Amino acid sequence: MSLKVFINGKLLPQEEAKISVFDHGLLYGDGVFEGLRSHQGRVFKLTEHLERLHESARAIFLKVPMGTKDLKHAIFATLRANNMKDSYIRLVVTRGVGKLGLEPGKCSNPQVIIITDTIQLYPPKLYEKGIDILTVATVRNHPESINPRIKCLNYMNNILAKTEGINAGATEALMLNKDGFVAECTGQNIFLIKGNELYTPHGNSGILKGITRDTVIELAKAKGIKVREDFLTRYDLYIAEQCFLTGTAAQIIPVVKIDGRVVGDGKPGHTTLELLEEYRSLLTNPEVSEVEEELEAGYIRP
Ligand code: PXG
Repeated sequence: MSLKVFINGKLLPQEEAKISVFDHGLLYGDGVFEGLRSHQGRVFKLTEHLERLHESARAIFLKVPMGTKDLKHAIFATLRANNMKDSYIRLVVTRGVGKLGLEPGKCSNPQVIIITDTIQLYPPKLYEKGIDILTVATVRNHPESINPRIKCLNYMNNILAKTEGINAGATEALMLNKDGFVAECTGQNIFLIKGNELYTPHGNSGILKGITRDTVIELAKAKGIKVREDFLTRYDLYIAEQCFLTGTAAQIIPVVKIDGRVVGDGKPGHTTLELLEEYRSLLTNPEVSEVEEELEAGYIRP
């Protein structure tokens, strides 16, 4: 059975789910997106993801043509159409069809696209063994150019870094910001642990403020671990006792080697594994994961 994709209120078989070649999402990477996950039918931090989508859109002068509640119902409708309870959800809003030439004012009908599928960034055994990461030459976008806090459709910065990392034999690439401080990996935030303290780059270090990042910060605080959002150097990483990456797709993945230096004893850290377990059990927790029945009625389904 072919996957159903939501485009502007219609659920279409994936072969028919198409948008125009004149859409500025394609022509210029002009649009925003979100990556979410559902577990046992519950969508993790749905409200937070939609808030970030609206903030990204606001920053690029894009009006999302659907409100939060309608977007929520559309996501659940897509999951239902695909009979999916555990999935990776890609929500995309493009600028819409326009003329050749950048001017967004000449575009009409932003396209709202929802794909529910699966994603596996790393093989499961790497969650037990840990991964190696490497600092690459491509610097994270300057915040006064394209602020990395905007989750926009132009991911060339990240794609270049990822390719450089892979070409050099690393599993994941680490990007520094324009001042040489640690920013993030290509689709994951980074954390380190030293003593009873958890460190992660400051929100204005040139990072996407990840929703998994926020979740891990909350989990750590609840465990009595002191959390510091700071400007970090590669040296801070080299002397860390534990290190891990976070993201909706990656979840929490331990890092055991950074630029050729072994982290701690070369095995995934104890606290890292505890946080991973706690994070996984949160995914189906009704306090943070939404299900459609809990939304009020009143939406006409596509
Ligand atoms: N940094 C960047 C640059 C990201 O794109 C994260 C951090 C983690 O954020 P969350 O909110 O997920 O904890 C991301 C997340 C995909 C895909 O193919 C999306 C991301 C990463 C990797 C793949 O949809 N975005």
